[in-house]
Amino acid sequence: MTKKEQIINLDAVVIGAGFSGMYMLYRLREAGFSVRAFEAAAGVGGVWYANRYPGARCDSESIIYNYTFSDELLQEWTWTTRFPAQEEILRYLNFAADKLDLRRDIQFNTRVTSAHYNEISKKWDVKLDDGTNITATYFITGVGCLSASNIPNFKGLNSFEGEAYHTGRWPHEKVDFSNKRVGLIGTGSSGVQSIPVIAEEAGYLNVFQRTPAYSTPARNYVYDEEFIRKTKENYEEIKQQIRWSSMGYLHTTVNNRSALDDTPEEREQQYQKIWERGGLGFSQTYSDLMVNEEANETASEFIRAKIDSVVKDPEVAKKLKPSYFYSAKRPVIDTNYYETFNRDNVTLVDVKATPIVEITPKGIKTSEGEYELDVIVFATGYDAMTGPLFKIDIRGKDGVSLKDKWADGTQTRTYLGIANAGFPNMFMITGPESPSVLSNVPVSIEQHVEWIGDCIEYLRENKLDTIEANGEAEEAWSKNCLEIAQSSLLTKVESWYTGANIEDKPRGFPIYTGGVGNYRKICDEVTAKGYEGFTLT
Ligand code: N01
Repeated sequence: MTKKEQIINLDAVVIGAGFSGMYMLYRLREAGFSVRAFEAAAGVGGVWYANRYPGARCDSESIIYNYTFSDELLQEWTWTTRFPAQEEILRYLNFAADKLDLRRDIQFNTRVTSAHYNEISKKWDVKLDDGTNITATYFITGVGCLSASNIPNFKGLNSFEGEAYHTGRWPHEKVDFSNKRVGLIGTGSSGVQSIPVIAEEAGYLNVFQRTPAYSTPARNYVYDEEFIRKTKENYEEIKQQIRWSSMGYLHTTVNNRSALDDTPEEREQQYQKIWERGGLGFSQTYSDLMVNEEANETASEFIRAKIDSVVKDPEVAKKLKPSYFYSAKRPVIDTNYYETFNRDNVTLVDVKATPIVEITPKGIKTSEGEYELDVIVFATGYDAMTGPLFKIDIRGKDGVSLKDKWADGTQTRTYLGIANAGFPNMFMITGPESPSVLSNVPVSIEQHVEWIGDCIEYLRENKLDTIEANGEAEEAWSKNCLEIAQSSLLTKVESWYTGANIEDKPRGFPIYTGGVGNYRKICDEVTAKGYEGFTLT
């Protein structure tokens, strides 16, 4: 029989073998379901398999950037530094895959091309790019929120005769920058991390910046043995703390008061203290930085003053200083980012003032002139949240595609960011309108996987065929999600959160910002009320 004729029957199909897909596969397999994960890449790791650019490192602290469901994994793995490098995270995920014996149920180098719900069989018909057809009762996406890399549609994009790379699709071999003229477009997290490292090696680096980032120091360091010992002893406590926290981190609001309650001198002292501490906690120096414009300005101004104090050329410093609300775009943490602009081999090109006109065979042309380059690095980000889902032709009842459902120019509509009305037995791990990217993602992933696993077990125990989100529950959830976001400064700045970085993408705010702990409580209540907001048949 050819692969095309072969039909494989499974209880569940999982897409992806990153943090999400790996745990989902394990959770369902342990519960006795037949399940397979399909992964487009050649190995496990998801975004950590793909994001191999120089300087790639996570900005969640290592000890909370791992699975917490298995004591064995927690005790046997030891992180080396405060912020884990891409290579170490990938090693960790390979360790987990081996320990949990996952590979035998993962098919690598395989893309799921379509998943259509069959209303007669009440199953999902799933097609793979190798021609295989699968029918599965449950269809679960673990595709990540930031896995659909985006290169803007620059005129002449393909004419460049040198080497070109996107940070999210980095080659597995080392890219040699030595003595080369490098142009890097984009100053988000990927750009800010890679710029100092590439500058060390390149002959010359031109940084093409459209919007400056607010970056605060990471202050990475090597963990000492005593810290690791205490962490391993206290994992249960750490686990509970991050699960019920606001964003899945250990740091919480430092001062439970408005920034405006302090005098300028007191504020300076507080900001300086958190600046010294490093990491992502700066936005939590005061309780109102993300809701009060005036309070936010005090933090923004502190960072601008730091840029002035580090960057020697006042004209360059001026270009590097952002003017929008701090942390409304994803905040960045760095190692020597601003310092890099003091180097003789680095030039900042302000492409807001002099936009990129086209990519030419020789380099990048702005409205001011042409920059001749050997290498272009696109640190230009992702079609976030919906992008990875839209790469697959997903159709629910009446043949309606997910793309069509969300294409009406308003907010994406989901129930809890896990399920969709019209798409029975489909679950999204860290889907749109869940805490996902505004949380320490593994914490959110574990919560989703466990909720979905429990739900599927409940259906089996109660001999139920399907679960589907109700339209009204979905409307209410989406509305709630948007309203919470709109009560903060997050929706007041254009960013990849709002969809503004992708041409013609409907604007919204597809992230639940009410807090990881609150969200967990809501999901638990839905379960406790017999899956309130869902129809079970
Ligand atoms: O992407 P981004 P990223 N012309 O979208 C610019 C996570 N992450 O890959 O702001 C010129 O943030 C764009 O400019 P503007 C993290 O959640 C985490 O850096 O649109 N420039 C921006 O400067 C992060 O937020 C980690 O004006 C153009 C840049 O490209 C998310 O992934 C590490 C342009 C894109 O920045 C995405 O980060 C890496 C154009 N036409 C990523 N189009 C860690 O954990 C876009 N740009 C550390």
